[in-house]
Order: sequence, then structure tokens, then C-alpha cells
Amino acid sequence: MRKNAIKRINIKVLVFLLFIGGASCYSQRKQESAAYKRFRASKLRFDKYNEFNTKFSFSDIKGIGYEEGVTRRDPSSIIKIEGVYYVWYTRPPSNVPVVGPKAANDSLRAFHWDMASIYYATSKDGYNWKEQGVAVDRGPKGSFDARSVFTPDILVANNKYYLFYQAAGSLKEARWNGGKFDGGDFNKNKIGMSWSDSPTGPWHRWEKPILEVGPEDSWDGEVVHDPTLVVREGKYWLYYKSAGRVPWKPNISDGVFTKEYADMPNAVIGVAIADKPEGPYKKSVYNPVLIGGHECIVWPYRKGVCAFLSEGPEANSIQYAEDGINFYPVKHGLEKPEAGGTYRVGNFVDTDSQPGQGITWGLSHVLGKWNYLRRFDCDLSIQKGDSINREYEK
Ligand code: AAL
Repeated sequence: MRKNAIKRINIKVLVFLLFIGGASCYSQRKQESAAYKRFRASKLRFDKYNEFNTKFSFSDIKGIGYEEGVTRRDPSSIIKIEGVYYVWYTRPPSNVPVVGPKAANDSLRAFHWDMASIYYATSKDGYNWKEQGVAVDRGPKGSFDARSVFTPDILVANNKYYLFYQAAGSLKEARWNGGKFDGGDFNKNKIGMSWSDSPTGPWHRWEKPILEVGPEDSWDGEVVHDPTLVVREGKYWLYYKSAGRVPWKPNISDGVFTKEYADMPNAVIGVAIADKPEGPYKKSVYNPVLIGGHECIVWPYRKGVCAFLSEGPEANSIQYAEDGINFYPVKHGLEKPEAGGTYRVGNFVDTDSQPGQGITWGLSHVLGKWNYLRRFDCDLSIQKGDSINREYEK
């Protein structure tokens, strides 16, 4: 009797202990650290299962690589026509020194990208390049593109070639702030365009600018930079960088934002969409769509768009947006291909680049006394993603 009573009590104690143990395990499981919560809320995967997991590796190229006395920078996307690769880039005159914005005038350059023209080069293998000469030159005196044309991107559509680029009419009258230059490079620059029937030209200058800055105090009120294009369902999506200000007063009391952040970071990216390559381009109401990019590298990927962000709070990450607008990071911590232009595998640019095939290489620039181009390689084609996903789903 007594033995049975003890047994029953023991069983009750055991059940009770199991219950307490289970409950505490359960409640422990319900506790999540900030990092774990963030991870679960994000769409990030561990590298093994992440199709965006890559490293950029860099190599020197011939023909448009380092050359004493010559600056080449900001390469376009790369296209392949009849077995030949083409790239366009900024090339200023070598015999005009860079003296900074304060001393620059009609015959002295303010920046590496001042008084530049757009040159192009061709290659059979992506390593050995031959510079072919000027594609697009500066516009006539007094025009919106008279001072410099630079930082181009290429679009192929309707059997035509379109070059989009930054265009500057005149140097900015420097605004001086406590002895420090404060303001953009040029008087409100614009995006210009030239078209051709062939990648070798001749290029026809579109008389009117393709895109202009927004109103003073808007996110893109200061500059419109780095045009780069993606074609989606017959529409032309022009991504561009700006550095404008927004009339946005952050909540300083939450201790996160300081007054400095009342302005947008140095570089943010927006998009403008058109039905035809020559526009009109309508700016998205969601702009800016990426916070903190620079030199805007975008490429079509599956149904959506990928971007590489080289600056800002999410610097050195790949971002993905299935709708081309709502981006989220999918891979952090990469070494940046500075101002990269990509060779977009398969359907680099055409009237519809979906599903985007991804990228495996491109050209980027290296800064210094003479800026120069080098190649980068990566592993971001959808074929790789497909095999990772198969593995993941097993
Ligand atoms: C680049 C680009 C734009 C800027 C300057 C030349 O890398 O962001 O083109 O204006 O720097």
C-alpha cells in the first residue's frame, strides 16, 4: 500500500518535473535575441544555401588597364555583338590637369570626370581590349552637355543602340562653407542620350535631356548620376543615383538618428520608367528605392532586379527586388567592384530581359592619379541558383 503510494507520488513528481522542464524549454525557445529575430525576418540564407553567395575576384586587363597619363573610368554594361564584346567609359583629355573645383576654369579640370568624352573599346575574350576612340563627344557651346559627358550605360532595343550618360553644361559656381567646397560637381547636371544603328556608331545626339533633377529639397534635387538600364515587360527602367536632400525631420529623441541624417546619405538610388528608350521617363513615386548605393550597378535576375550597393548603411551588399522597387539585402560583406559595369549573361539588354540570367563578370574602375579599368569575376548566374535550390529543397 505504502509502496504504491510512494510510487504514485514519484510518478506525480516526475510528471510535474517533466511539465516544468517542458514549459521552461518552451519558454526558452520563445526568447529570441535581436540577431535571431532579424535573421528570421530577413530573407537571408546561410551561404551554403544562398544563390547570391559569391566573391568578387579582380584581374588586370590589357588595352584599357593601367596607363600612365590616361584616365578611364565608370564603364558601361558590356554587350556582345557577333562574337565581340563592347564597353563604353569616361575618358577625359590626358593633357589637361585636374586642379580641383576651386581652381578649375575653361582649360583646367575640376575632377577626373570633368571635360570628358565617352570612348569605347572592344575585345574578343574580355581580357585583351582595344580602344576604338570617341563614341560621344561634348555638346556645342552653351548646351546642357557642353562641359562633360561621362559615366555611360548601353541599351540595345528595337535593333538600335542607345547610350545614356551624365551630361554637364558648366562647372558649379562653388559654394564655400567654412573654407570647404559644398555642393555638386556641376550646375544641375542632366542625363543625356545618343543613339546609333551600330555599336561602332555614328552616334546621333538626342537634342533634349532624358532626365533632370527634381525640385529643390527633393531626394534628387541636386544631381542625377549613373544612369543604368533594365528592360522589364517592354518598359525601360532607368535607375539613377542622386544625393539630394529631403525635408525629413527624424525623431532625434529615439537616440538613433542624429541631425546629420536629416539629409539623405551621399548616394541614394531611384528609378524612372518609360515606354520607349527615348522616354519620356516617369520617376517612380517610391523613389528612392535603394538607400546608400553609389555608381548604381543593377542587372535583371529571374523575374526581378539585383543591385549592388557600395555605400551607406547596407554597403557592400547585393539587393534583390522581384518588382524592381522593393529591394532587400540577400548577401552582405562583399568587396566592391567600384563603379562596375556588368556583362549580363545571355540576355544582357534587349526588349525584354526577363527572366534575368544573372552575371558572371564585368569591368570596374580603380581610383588613383590615373583611374583605370580592371575585370571582376563572380558567380551570380541563375544556373548556380538553380542547383543550390535543388540541393536546399532535398
Ligand atoms: C562616379 C559616378 C558619377 C559621379 C562621378 C563620375 O563614380 O558616381 O560619375 O559624378 O563619380
